[in-house]
Amino acid sequence: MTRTIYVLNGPNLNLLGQREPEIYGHETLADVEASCRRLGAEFELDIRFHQSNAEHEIIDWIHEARTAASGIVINPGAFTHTSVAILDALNACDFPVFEVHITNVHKREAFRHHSYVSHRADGVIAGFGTEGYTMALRRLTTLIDAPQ
Ligand code: CA2
Repeated sequence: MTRTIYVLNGPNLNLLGQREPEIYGHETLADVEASCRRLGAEFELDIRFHQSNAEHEIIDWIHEARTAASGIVINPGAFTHTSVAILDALNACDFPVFEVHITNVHKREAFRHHSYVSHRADGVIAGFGTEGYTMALRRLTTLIDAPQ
């Protein structure tokens, strides 16, 4: 089984650490990537880290992951609440999918309470800040290393 994991980030997450630190914290997306790569090195994971503001690019990476990866960690940003297309792409994946939100979306506006991606996700982490990404990677490692 491959140890390649796709870590996918949706719209506006490139602004992390630059705007609204009271909501999203001070870490940049580059910091998040560095944490994921650090953990990846520790657990011998091949991390493919991407961010896009375009829905189709995220869908294309999910399609790529179908044959290249053993899992996906995805923070779909606002597409969480709107995108049946991302849900459909994730439904075509046969490996674990973990949904991560930096904030606790359930404590926020009502329109953030529904997630299309949660219809497919094997686990959801929300409100643990950027640490949620490495938490999801640890869980994926456990699943990859579990006796088949
Ligand atoms: O809590 C999360 O991780 C979210 O996925 C973040 C999305 C939001 O639409 C979801 O409801 C919850 C927004 C990402 C935008 O990130 C920014 C970061 C800094 C400044 C502005 C936006």
